[in-house]
Amino acid sequence: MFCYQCQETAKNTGCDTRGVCGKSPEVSNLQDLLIYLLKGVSTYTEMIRDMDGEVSRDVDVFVMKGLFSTVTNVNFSADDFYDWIGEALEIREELAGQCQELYREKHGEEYTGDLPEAATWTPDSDEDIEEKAKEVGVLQTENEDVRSLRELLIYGLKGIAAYADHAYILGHEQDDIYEFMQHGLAATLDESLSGDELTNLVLECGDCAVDTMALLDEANTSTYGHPEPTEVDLSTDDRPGILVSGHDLKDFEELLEQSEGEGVDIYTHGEMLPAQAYPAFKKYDHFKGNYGGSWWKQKEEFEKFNGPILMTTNCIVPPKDSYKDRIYTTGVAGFEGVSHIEDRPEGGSKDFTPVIEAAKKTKPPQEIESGSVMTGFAHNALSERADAVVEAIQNGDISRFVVMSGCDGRFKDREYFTEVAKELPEDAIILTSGCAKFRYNKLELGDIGGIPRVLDAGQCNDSYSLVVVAKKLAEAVDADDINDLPISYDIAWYEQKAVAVLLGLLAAGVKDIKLGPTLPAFLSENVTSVLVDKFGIAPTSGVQEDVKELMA
Ligand code: FS2
Ligand code: SF4
Repeated sequence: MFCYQCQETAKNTGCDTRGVCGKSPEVSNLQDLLIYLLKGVSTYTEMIRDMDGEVSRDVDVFVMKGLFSTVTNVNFSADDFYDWIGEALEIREELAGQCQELYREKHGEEYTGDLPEAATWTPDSDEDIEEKAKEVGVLQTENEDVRSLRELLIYGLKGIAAYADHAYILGHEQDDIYEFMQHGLAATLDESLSGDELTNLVLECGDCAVDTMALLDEANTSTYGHPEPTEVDLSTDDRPGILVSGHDLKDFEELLEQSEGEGVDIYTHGEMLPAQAYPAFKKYDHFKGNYGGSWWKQKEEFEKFNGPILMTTNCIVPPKDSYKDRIYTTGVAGFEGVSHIEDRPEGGSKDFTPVIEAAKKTKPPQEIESGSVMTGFAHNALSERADAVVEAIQNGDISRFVVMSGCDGRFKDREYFTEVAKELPEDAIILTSGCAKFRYNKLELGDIGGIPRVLDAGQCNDSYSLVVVAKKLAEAVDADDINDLPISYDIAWYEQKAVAVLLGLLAAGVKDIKLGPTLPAFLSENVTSVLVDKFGIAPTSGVQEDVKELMA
């Protein structure tokens, strides 16, 4: 195995014996093979579209879910990957047939041109799959810079796929997003592409990331209403509870509906905290507060929660035996030996009965905190306060906004983000989204004229809100360039959704982003230089000097 797609990769170089995340070599290789076959699938969908043929929506969705399943901490199940590899081979075969048919119609003969191996390799047995899976990983691309650009593109696509999947589940889709995912995948097989062409694709990926986050924002807000500033209770009640983690709001809604009147309470965890701010969920009396912090603390927190935990997406940490039987995965999330809630039938709902029935037999959660946190400051809520914000900027009460969105992680060097939050002067406001916020959202940082100093826009995808806010602010203060605004960026990354968000910020024209706690291992020296020269990206460094620069 070789994997270097996340920030916690071994020695900031690459995991080559077992993932720091817990991913086994077998699963890592199978994920590589699935991505390889998705590239083959995409080769055909590109050819079909070039010949004005139609690609079925099922193929679009399969490619999207396949990409999503390989994001860090989503799925650890070899069985699931064998199933998806089988499906990818079948889909690829059908597409190859469709391609030939179209070609014959157009040219009156069979297509006999070159095809990449990813479009033709076919296994005879599981052993063939196992062997091939060892060969087709990241290191197959020998040139370090080409590899870096290809992987940067693929990780951006993985992030896009995750967000597009949430939107799709809510009935919101966009053809050009599906097409770009496949275009990008196929492009990574194209040996003729120059470095500049690959770099342009990476930047296009950023545009696509912004479009996808906008689509998801539309899906979420048109279905559940605009998030409202909400004070979220951190204490627990005396009834059994179900803890919901991950990002999928549809799962959350269906679980709330099905558990009403069943004598159990629902709590949010990690990236599900922002669900607390949606008007549609507030009508449920059994919807309680938030339990615990970000994903990496789950071993202790899940133990103490006592009730079932529903993982709707990442980030799963390999569970301890003491609570493994209380974990349920759903959607593309999976872990061997853990119960899985099956997909909803067409037009129907998922059936969360097993989770609800299991909850009834458990003890209430052990309280681990008290007090509250605020969330729900997405673009609509901030627009409603735009006059007050602009006034506070103009009269000098607010000197700067510091965007500290992104991910949290388990390593100690992430205390940097807590320290920066503490060190920022009292006239600075932190704009956040994603699970990065758990590093500072429980600090007593006060407010500026009633505007809290930590404004949480929501999940990592709600970073989109911050782009909207920056654009609206530019209009309000008549700034020509987004970089002329009193906004600085200090971004924490961990997995590939953060890569998509980062590329989205670059596409939106944001310059001088600080990125930490380390720069991605998959950026080669030359690719890093391009990002530094073109966009002024810099790694986070000392707290004091960074705060100085952020405030400059
Ligand atoms: Fe946090 Fe994990 Fe949101 Fe990431 S819960 S690092 O997947 O997507 O952010
Ligand atoms: Fe290592 Fe991260 Fe890959 Fe897991 S996802 S194997 S921790 S690089």
